[in-house]
Amino acid sequence: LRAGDTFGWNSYHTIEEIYNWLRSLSTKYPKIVTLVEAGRSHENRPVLGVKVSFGKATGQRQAVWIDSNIHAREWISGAVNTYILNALLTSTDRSIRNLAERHDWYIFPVLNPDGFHYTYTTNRMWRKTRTPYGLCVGADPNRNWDYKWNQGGSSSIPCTETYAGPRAFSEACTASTSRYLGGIAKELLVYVSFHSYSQMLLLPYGHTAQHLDNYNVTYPIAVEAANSLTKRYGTRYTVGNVAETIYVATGSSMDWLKGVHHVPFAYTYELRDTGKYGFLLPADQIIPTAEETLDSVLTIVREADKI
Ligand code: ING
Ligand code: ZN
Repeated sequence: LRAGDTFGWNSYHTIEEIYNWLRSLSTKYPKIVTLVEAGRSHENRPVLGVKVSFGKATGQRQAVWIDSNIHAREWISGAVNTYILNALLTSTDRSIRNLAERHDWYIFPVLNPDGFHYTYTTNRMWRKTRTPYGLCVGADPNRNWDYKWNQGGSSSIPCTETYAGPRAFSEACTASTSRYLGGIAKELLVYVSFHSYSQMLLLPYGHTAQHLDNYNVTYPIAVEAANSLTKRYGTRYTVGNVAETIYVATGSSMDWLKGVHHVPFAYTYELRDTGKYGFLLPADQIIPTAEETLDSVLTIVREADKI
């Protein structure tokens, strides 16, 4: 952002604008917002996020992690995430303030900074990282995590959109971010990853349609979270585990947090829309999408707190 400009949600922003806004928050709220470099990408861009802490979260599993734009072209995901970060810091709604202050929040708007930058400069429809693999470029960073890696719904062929990479955590951004995440995983009560599009709220796992672990607890919460989303503008979501709801997919960040680190409440949102605009969701839908998604995420956190 140039001096005098303010960040906002009427348009999409470049990685430089997003990162400069995060930096400005850590200056504006030095006691509450800590800038965190979780890792680095292949092209040496930081994976930059913030930890928001009002200092009141105590004991085990009090933190909420929200990431987005692990897939480059899914611009609405990062825009919604920065909106939520802003709400946590500035909302005067009592129930939002309460949740904001009771938890520590890790907000990472752009997990795949090289791909995200590439969607601005060269190819708006880029999904993967930018690591060169022979004649083709990039692995799918949401098929690259070390849980059931490449055991279904991914590809070993570099030129495909769901290339799992040559090995788990082959990608600099997933390898370094996972190291950071592994270090704080015991703090995490809730893990949320934003994607687009399809209007789905997805639960682990992607390798099997079976309902594993605490599905009987997380599924009803997901239904309630989808209902609270619908309440605001009537947007309808489908709820279920990855394999039965969208497709079989392995090596996702969500499944790694749940399967390896046992984060009890792990969810992936496929945000608006259902295909009219797809990845090219018009900027005038950022605010309504963000408002309804904030309602929904807060429902998850509120319900998880009760368990
Ligand atoms: N969809 C997700 C993908 O990575 C998903 C669906 C979510 C798979 C969670 C596995 C785990 O393919 C999009 N649009 O990226
Ligand atoms: Zn995605």
